[in-house]
Amino acid sequence: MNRAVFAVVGHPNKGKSSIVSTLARNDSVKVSQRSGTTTAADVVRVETAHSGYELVDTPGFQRPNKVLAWLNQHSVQADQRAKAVETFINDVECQKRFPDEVALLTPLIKGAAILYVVDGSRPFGVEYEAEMEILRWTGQPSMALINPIENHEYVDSWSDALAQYFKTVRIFNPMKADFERQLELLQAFAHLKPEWAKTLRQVNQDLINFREQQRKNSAIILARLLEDLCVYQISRKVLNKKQAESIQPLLVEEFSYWMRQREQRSIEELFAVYAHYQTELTMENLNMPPDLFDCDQWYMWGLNKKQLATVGAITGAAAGAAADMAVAGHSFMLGAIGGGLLGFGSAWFGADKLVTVKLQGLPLGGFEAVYGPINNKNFPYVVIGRFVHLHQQISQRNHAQRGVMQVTTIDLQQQITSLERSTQKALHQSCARLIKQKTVDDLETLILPLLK
Ligand SMILES: Nc1nc2c(ncn2[C@@H]2O[C@H](COP(=O)(O)OP(=O)(O)O)[C@@H](O)[C@H]2O)c(=O)[nH]1
Ligand SMILES: [Mg+2]
Repeated sequence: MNRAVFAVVGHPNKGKSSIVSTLARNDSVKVSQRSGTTTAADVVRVETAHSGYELVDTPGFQRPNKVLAWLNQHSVQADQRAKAVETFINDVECQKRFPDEVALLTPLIKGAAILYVVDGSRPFGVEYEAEMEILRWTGQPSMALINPIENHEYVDSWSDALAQYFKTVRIFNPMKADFERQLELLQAFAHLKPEWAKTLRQVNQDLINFREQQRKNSAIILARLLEDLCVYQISRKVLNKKQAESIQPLLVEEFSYWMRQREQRSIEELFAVYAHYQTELTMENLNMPPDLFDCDQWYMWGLNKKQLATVGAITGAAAGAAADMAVAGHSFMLGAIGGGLLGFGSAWFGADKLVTVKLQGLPLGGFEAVYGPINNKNFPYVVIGRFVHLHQQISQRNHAQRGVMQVTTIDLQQQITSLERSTQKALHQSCARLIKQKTVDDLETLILPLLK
């Protein structure tokens, strides 16, 4: 059988499940503060486009000394040892007395390679020797992984101890190891069993391609979001201006609700692209200014006044337009959409610069109150900035990480100026077009370089 299978074994609470989750690049693997979350061996199939392999998450050793004593009683010769382990896992009495050890040794007897995990921030002790000895008895190819959970204090002494039992000893932190390090580990796996090398090389290549595809899919999600948010408007038929004034707060509410929901949906799509499904990653827990329309925060996500003013020069727009562009992201504008600061009369009849509001006479009498679209030139940048930022966080987040995502701000301007000059120009022109409700061809390709 050519399927590569790795059983992740060790003491409870050393990060075994975390390693499985990070390598599988999926956060559905159970990780817990409590010991013994994994009670039976869980097989996680890592399927890639043209290949795949299996990781077996195991419960962890509970009574290694007793198990080793049992094995010693049932075998004396080196060539009998794997057989003794097999007898152990099939023994009904052992299955009752040592369920965890039976569960973790079974995949090894079936041919899985061993990934033995220890914590580099806790001292080595002789109690681990029984575990390593038992693993050696299985005769399977093996590798030791030192997970420096809190610090690196005992990494060196662990390295010396592990070298006595394992040919390969590596440091691997499932919380911090970036994509490159994960690939490196996978390459090291390929050396464990020669007959798995080809499959695992293919997995490696598939993962690289898949990551690029994730980036492209994210760009598509952002492009559709930008288009939708920049054109959205709502309207209602009304009899007269008085009625228009009375329904205005409702329109504002409905408009902003839809816009926020639309952004939220794209973020959910983005997280799904990266296989992050944990509920802790909801919008409320993102710690980013939760409101798309909190204009005081706009400079954090979009461009600031000075940066906006230079956009005209880059795109070749008339100099006079620069002053107009500078009117952006001031809380004064919030009134139009938050329903707060401006008297709605002036907001309704066009004094604002954030949202277009119109009251159109209808041919058969009466009026149509129109709210939207947003006409503020900073708006597309704000949408891009928020999304680019979340993409940066989520694409680098290891699947073992279960806490609330820490969100800091980004400098969109800096990201834009790091692009090629022609790309920058095209991007600014596209933002200008979007805010004028004009279509942009191939928007996703244009914004792709911002999703690094
Ligand atoms: N800070 C930190 N926590 C870790 C690391 N590895 C595991 N943990 C935490 O340690 C606990 C046990 O991890 P888990 O993967 O369930 O260990 P297992 O019992 O060996 O499967 C969980 O709360 C993890 O979040 C690490 O490298 N750094
Ligand atoms: Mg576990």
